[in-house]
Amino acid sequence: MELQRHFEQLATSTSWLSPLAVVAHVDLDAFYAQVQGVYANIDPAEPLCCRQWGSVIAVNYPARKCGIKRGMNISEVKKLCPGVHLPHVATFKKGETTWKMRDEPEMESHKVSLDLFRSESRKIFAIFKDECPVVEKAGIDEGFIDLGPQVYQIAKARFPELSSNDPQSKLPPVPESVDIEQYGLCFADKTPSTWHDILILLGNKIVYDLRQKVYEKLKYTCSAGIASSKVIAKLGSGCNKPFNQTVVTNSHIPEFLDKFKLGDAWGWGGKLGDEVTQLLSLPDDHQFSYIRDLSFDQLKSKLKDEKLASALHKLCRGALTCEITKRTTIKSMASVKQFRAGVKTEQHVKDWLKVYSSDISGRLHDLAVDNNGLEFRPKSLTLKWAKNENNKSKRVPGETLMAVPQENLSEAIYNLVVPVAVSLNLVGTTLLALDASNFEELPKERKLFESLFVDDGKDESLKYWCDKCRRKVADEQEHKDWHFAKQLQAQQTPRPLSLSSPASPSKRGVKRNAAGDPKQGKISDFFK
Ligand code: DCP
Ligand code: CA
Repeated sequence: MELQRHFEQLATSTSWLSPLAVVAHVDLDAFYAQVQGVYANIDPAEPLCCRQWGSVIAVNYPARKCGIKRGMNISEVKKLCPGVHLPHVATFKKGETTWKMRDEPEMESHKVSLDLFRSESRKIFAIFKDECPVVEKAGIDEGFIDLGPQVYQIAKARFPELSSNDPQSKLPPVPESVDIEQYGLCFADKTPSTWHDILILLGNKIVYDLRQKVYEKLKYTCSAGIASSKVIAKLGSGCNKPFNQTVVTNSHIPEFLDKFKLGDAWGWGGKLGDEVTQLLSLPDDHQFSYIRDLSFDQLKSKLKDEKLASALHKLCRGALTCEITKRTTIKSMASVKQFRAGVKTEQHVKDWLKVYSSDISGRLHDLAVDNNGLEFRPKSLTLKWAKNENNKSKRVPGETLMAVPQENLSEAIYNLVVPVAVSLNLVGTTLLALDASNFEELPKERKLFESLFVDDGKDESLKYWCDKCRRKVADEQEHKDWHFAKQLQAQQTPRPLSLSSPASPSKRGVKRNAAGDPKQGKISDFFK
């Protein structure tokens, strides 16, 4: 039963918990390929793949029509589509401080940089956040939006009858005809039969406008799903690509879910999905209907796990809710590179660790931007390497980083890991990685101070890029003077760490321009 208090809850921070919740999942189409295309000013109607070394890591939709798939090697791709654009992802050259677009970077002396994708991602999320107060970043090119607060405002203005003072009262009857434009693929009745249907359709319109805005401002297309929960919204965003959306109202959830297998649902893939499929002997088709036909007790006895049974029971009814939080949670960050012929000298090991330190430091900055200025530091740094077919790792304690400001972080990480790396003699390693993990939030005073450094990429008047702060500022000289004053101030107070050693990079720091391998998940599996 739809109650006034459920409607009022939409305006609160627990909006996602209301039985009237409206949630969107937004995902950029062929993200890296779009970024490379916009960067090089290539017509989006032309086939384009983003290349990394010998294969493609993102394929735009015109190229997909030729049968090109992610992971294909370049010769195969060219055979399928001789005219395809194949820009290589930006790279950082060992010893240099800025990334560049290069046509044929050499693997031994270059490292992939994801900085451009991250900064474009920040611009896109800035637009989302401008329009909607609660946005949860779920990846570089995807996020969840709690549409409750906005839908509440729009519905209240449009339907004055939704303003009862009694929170326990039932919502008034649904208007007989409601004129809400329909967009994208609709798993919804032509005439909405519940208030929740109406609210979801209002959310559908908000998301349509949001996607147009991203396109107008940045020329990127994205797709979306709109429903009452994250799982259904995420399934929706993938099923009408590119540059389109799918809306699912509650009464259409069974019909919508029938298009998918259990493992397609967010969080239900991999090992868990396989185990449940086996324990329930799921058929190949109509898996969700099959599960829906089982009672809770049947699920419980087959799965022998009450919590899992309850989650699955809700999932197949589209009733599995989970929080939408503005906070980005992250377990680890890895900066990785493979060296076919092995790292040649100790100096090369140091040079790459300089790049990795700068990469991790930059990503910690990005994490703060994603968390509205809230900062995190890794309490563990782990060096991982492969030598003579042996995979090894060594933890370097990172607790002292809690006292290091963002601008000195790259140097501090470098100073922590280099002495350990030297003592381990990593010359000859064919794979070298630096993992940061066990993140802890910085205390409030730090956060307050560092929040001044957050650049959301929106302000185009900011022209000068500061390497130390990793943000753009308006006035170069004024900003340099500010650093000078800070340096003087720092010299008068004891430093938490000795940041100068013979191995230390220059005091000016290095630009964060080299990033982890985009397939780092797979590389880290290599160590398991
Ligand atoms: N990515 C990668 N390697 C992978 C998966 C993804 O480098 N194994 C990168 C390239 C993608 C980006 O992450 O552009 C986002 O990944 P998606 O899975 O969202 O794929 P796309 O955005 O490329 O395509 P789609 O339109 O299907 O979302
Ligand atoms: Ca995507």
